[in-house]
Amino acid sequence: MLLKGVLFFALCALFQIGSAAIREAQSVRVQGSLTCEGRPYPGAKVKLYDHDTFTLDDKMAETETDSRGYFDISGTENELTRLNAKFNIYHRCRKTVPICYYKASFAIPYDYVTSGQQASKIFDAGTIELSILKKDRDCIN
Ligand SMILES: [Ca+2]
Repeated sequence: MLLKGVLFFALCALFQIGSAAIREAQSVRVQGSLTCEGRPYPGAKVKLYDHDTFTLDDKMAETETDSRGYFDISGTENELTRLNAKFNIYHRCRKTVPICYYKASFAIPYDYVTSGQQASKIFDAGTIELSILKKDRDCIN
């Protein structure tokens, strides 16, 4: 039992060393615009994440929508496997009490994760109408 534990620990350590050496820089870039009941929605927070299965998701970048409701966000992360990229939007579209936010999360297709420090493809999220999204409340972001 103890031997198994030691062996497991040694394997984990080896994996850590190995992965640090061959972790590849990967990048993603997303553009889109937000509307609330058809009108441009400025000031929404947009965050780009790499979703990790066993640890907390890594935040790669953060931005806000401009006066036209437009956002352009990109980030880079070193990872052994392909990035599990997603972006979250935090907004108050149709929120009567201006406490906390509504959060919506969108997966970014694997095809848009490219190697290197700069994304060679742009994922076009199009125009996202916030009022029709599922409303998950979020107070700590
Ligand atoms: Ca990660």
